[in-house]
Amino acid sequence: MVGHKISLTQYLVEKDREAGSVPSELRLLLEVIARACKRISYAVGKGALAGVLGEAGTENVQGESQKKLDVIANETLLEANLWGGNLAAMASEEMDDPFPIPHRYPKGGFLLLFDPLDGSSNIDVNVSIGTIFSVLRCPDNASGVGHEAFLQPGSAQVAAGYAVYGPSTLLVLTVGAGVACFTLDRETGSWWLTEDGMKIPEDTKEYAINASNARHWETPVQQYVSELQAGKTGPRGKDFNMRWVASMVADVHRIMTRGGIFMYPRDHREPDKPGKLRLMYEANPMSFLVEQAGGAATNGLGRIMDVQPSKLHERVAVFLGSRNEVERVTAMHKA
Ligand code: AHM
Ligand code: MG
Repeated sequence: MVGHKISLTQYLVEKDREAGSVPSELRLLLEVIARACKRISYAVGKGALAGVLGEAGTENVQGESQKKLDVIANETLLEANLWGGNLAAMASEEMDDPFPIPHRYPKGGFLLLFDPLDGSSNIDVNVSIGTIFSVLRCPDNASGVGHEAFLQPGSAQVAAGYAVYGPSTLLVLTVGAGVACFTLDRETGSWWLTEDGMKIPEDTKEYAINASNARHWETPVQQYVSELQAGKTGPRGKDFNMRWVASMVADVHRIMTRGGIFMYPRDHREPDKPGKLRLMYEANPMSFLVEQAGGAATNGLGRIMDVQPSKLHERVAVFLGSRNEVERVTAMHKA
C-alpha cells in the first residue's frame, strides 16, 4: 500500500455515501464482527502457547466433534455482539438454536449468522482457517426471534464476509456494492483496505474438490471432473491444476484472488444430505461475495442465493467461482 491508507471504518462510511448501503447500525455491527475476528486471529496465532489447540471434548448439532478453537471462536463472536444494540439474534453452525439478544440489552434490526471457525480439520496442523459470516434483516413481523426469522434466501443478505487466519489475517467483505479486502496490522490492531473491487476471472485452469469422494459423486460431477483431468488431450483441450486446502475460506480466497472453481457436490452416501456444506453459514455468504466479484455460485441446479431455506442447519451442494466453469458444470447437471 502506498499513499493514503483507508481504514475499515472509512471504507464503510464512504460506501454509505456512494451507495447508501451501510447505515450506521450496520457499520457498527461490521466493526464489532471485525473486532471479534481480530481476537480470534490472536488466539489462532498463539496456538499451543495459549493452549487453544486440540479437542474440546464436545459435539455440535451436526454430530461433529468440536475443537477447542471452534468453541472459543463461537464464544468470542457471541460475546462481542451481545450488547451493541444492532442485532435481534445470532445463529451459529456450532449451536442448535438461534441465540436471541438477552432482554437486558437493546435489540437491533439485524440477524447475524456465522461459521465461527471454518476448516476445523486444519487447526492442529497450522494451515489457514477462518470465520464466515452473513447479515440479514430481522423481519418486522417476526414473532420472537426463533428459527423462522432466519429462513431467508441468500439474496436477502445485506452483508457477508470472511476472515482468513493465514500468513496474514484478512477480512473480505461485501455490503452489496463490490468486494473489498482488508489486512490486519497485527502490531496496531487496525484493519486497512488492501484491495478494492475484487474480481474473479471468468475463465480458469484451476479446480478444487475433495477427490477422495470421487466414487460417490453423481454422474455430471464425475463427467465434468474427468474432462478437467483429461487436460490437453481431452474435450477441454487444456491442462487444469487441482488445489484443495480443505478450509473453504482458504479455497474461496484463492478463487477470489486468481480465479478457479470450488466444488462440494452432493453424493450418493447420504441421499438425504444435499452436500456437506451449510447453506446459511457457508454457501450463502460465500455465494454473495463470489457474485459481487463477478463469479457465479450454484447448487448444480440453480443459483444458491435463490434457495429458500427450510431449516437453519440445512446443507447444500456448492459449485462456485469463475463464471464460465460454474455455468458449464451446472449445464451438465441439467443435460
Ligand atoms: P467445518 O466448518 O466443520 O470446518 O467444515 C467445513 C469444511 C470446509 O471448510 C471445507 O471446504 C470442507 O469442510 C472440507 O471437507 P473435507 O474434509 O471433505 O476435505
Ligand atoms: Mg465451515
